[in-house]
Parts: sequence; structure tokens; C-alpha cells
Amino acid sequence: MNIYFCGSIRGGRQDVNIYQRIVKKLQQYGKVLTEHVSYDSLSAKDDCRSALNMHALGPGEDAVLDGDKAIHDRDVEWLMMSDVIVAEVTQPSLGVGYELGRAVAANKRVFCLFRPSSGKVLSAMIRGASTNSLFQVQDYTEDEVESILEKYFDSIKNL
Ligand code: 6K6
Repeated sequence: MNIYFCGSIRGGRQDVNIYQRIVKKLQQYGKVLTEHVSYDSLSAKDDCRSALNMHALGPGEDAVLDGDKAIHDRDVEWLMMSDVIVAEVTQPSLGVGYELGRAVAANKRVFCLFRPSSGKVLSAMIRGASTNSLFQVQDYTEDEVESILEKYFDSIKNL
């Protein structure tokens, strides 16, 4: 099973430790195409060159823009190859919102995880998209993240 994990990068890296726990758990169920989203080394302030090993390119906006296009195109390709998309949506991120919109448009199976204890309120465009079993939003607390994922993957294993 191909699994696409979404988590905030330029939106802020506050939740990277929980992304790591999620990715580790997801790896029990399939290939996580976007493991890098959980890397400590990826910071909100980096540009795309580090993510794409583009150190050889010279500095300048065009190189960065080309790099962002490469990231976008590669990620959308992986998204389309995925059987399930799991998103940690507590830390708001434009990129994650975009990925979720593309996933819905492609009729993909989506599981969003949100922690109300953060004090944040989840966007209505994400919570409100949860109208059928293909797109689910699950509130959770940090200590139950692994068991929530177990329950979800159990529930879809025969579909
Ligand atoms: C690294 C550091 C800053 O920007 C980067 C570029 N690297 C990325 N590499 C891979 N995927 C990315 C990158 N930037 C965004 N994404 C995708 O968008 C991931 O799949 C995340 O789920 C989502 C994060 O979006 P933002 O808007 O928070 O960056």
C-alpha cells in the first residue's frame, strides 16, 4: 500500500515530533512516500534546494521557483500514486490544504488527524469535508496517536 503523509513544512514545524510518530506507525502498513515531511532537518525557513539536493544550482529566485515547481510536481505525482492519504492538520499549512483538495478531487481515501488540545479550531473546509467515509477527520490526543491509526487501518483493510 502506498501512503502519502501530509504535515506542515513552511506552515511551521512545531509538530514535527508527532509527525515522526505517525510516519513510524504508518510504515507498519505500507510504503510512506513522503517520509521526509517528518525529518528534523527540514525547517520552515529552508528553501527547496536542500529538499531536492539542488546545492549545485546557483542562488536566485528562478532556481528556487524551479525547485518549488519540481517539489509540487513530484508531490502531486506521489499523491496520485497513493492508496491512502494521512494528514496531521493541527498546524495550519497551505500546502497540506492544497494536497487535501487535490486528494478529494481525485477521489482518494483521506484520514485527517487534529488535536483540539492545541487550542486551535480546525478549518471548516477540512472538518466540513468529512461527509463520507472516504474523507474522515479524527480528533485525538497525542498519547493515542498510534492506537487511532491502528483502528483506522483495521477499518479499511478489507475495502
Ligand atoms: C523545505 C523547507 C521549506 O520548503 C521546503 C520544500 N520541501 C518540500 N519537500 C517536499 N514536500 C513539500 C515541501 N514543501 C511542501 N511540501 C508538501 O506540502 C508536503 O507534502 C507537505 O505535506 C506540505 C507542506 O506544505 P507547507 O505549505 O506547510 O510547506
